[in-house]
Amino acid sequence: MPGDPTQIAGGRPGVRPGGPGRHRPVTLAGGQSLLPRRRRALRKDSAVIDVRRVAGNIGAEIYGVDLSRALPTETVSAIRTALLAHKVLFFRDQTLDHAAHIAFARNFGLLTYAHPYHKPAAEEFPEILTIDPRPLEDEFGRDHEEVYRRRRRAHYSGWHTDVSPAVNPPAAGILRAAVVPEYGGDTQWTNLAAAYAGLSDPIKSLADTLHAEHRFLSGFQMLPGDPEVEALVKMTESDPLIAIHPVVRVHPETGEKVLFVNPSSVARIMGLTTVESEHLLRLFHEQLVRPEYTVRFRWEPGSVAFWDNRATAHLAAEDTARIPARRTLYRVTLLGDRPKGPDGFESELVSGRPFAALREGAPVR
Ligand SMILES: O=C(O)CCC(=O)C(=O)O
Ligand SMILES: [Fe+2]
Repeated sequence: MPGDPTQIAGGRPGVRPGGPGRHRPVTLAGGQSLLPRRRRALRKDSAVIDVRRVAGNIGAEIYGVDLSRALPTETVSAIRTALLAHKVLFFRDQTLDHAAHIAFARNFGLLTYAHPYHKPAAEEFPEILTIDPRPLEDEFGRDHEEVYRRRRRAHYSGWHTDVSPAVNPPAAGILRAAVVPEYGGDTQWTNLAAAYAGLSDPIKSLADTLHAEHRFLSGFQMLPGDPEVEALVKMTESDPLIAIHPVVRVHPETGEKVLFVNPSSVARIMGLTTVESEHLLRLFHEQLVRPEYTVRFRWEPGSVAFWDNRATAHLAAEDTARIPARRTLYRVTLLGDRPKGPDGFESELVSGRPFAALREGAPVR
């Protein structure tokens, strides 16, 4: 039955119920393939990956690699190069479990614990964060449709860069889909280097000199007195995480300038009046959510998205409350460094602990 959540949840990871994946080669009678010879020649786990851009400023789909296998150095470095160039990479039909997900991520650096405020998916996998509204509902009695309605008061307020209130925000996130609805629940990413490049020169020059305070929930438009909001605020205030970051970050690997404001967590620009700060943040936020800098990803079971959290923001789906189906994804997070601005400013910790690596140096399996 279309829309039946049990039908979707029952699918083997990596296999889309109801038919072949969208990108399977089309084979003509007699075995002749419609794919160009170069693509047909690709073998899984070859050093060559097949990179197909999907939007003008951001995003590429990667084929020809099985992420559940140990990867040759050349493949890892090709993925890293593609990530730096395209900011978010999408893989289809993968078969990662928690251990393989962690092992894949470890090719690219050290991992952090799942999240400063949320429990991991399982005790033996402290790196794995579950993305699913149900655990939050259990914790806070959350009516997530109501939460989304309130968030929409600012159209950009669901956009975020992961955990920017940490003084060393994650370098990257790798999200895999376990159970996804047949329709809806897409995720969008935006390229913050392209957003910076799209500003006029006088505004770029001003932004280059600014620093901003990041703290959890500061960008959300929430109603005071609401029990769920109070529970969230209590949770973050019990162990506040606050950092000052440059508004423009120089990317540590590409050298690009990145508009590093996080619509969900940037509280104010330092040294400005409240009105000046609000107007400038609004300008920056509206800039980074312009559609031309974004890409939108349609999840299938087994899909994986890998984003550079130093150069992107993303928007979690907000239409899932309307969909009578489960949506469960798992994320691992790569340890990041302290951002630096074009003026040499290095991010400052105001409150909380920096992220630390888990299982440093030790292979996961
Ligand atoms: O649920 C989504 O689409 C994205 C979740 C998210 O923000 C994350 O994994 O960091
Ligand atoms: Fe996120």
